[in-house]
Amino acid sequence: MNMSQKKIVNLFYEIDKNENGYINLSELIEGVATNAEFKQLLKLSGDSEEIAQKILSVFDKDYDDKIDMPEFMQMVHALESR
Ligand SMILES: [Ca+2]
Ligand SMILES: [Ca+2]
Repeated sequence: MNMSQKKIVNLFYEIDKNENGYINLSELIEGVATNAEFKQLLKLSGDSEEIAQKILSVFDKDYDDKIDMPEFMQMVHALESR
């Protein structure tokens, strides 16, 4: 089941708590810990901070320590195609 573009955008804004267009590490940790939809997508168990760090190390393509919308879209598509 693939997420629609609209759902991905909505999920991004759910995790981007301060709505500045970037998901930083602390927002990512909270998202992993509390967002059921995000958790289901990740299918990873373990420490939220560890998972968040892993996501950043793989999907933060421009190394600014934040996930922006294009990076988030790539991440969702990569996770869905596993
Ligand atoms: Ca943010
Ligand atoms: Ca980035």
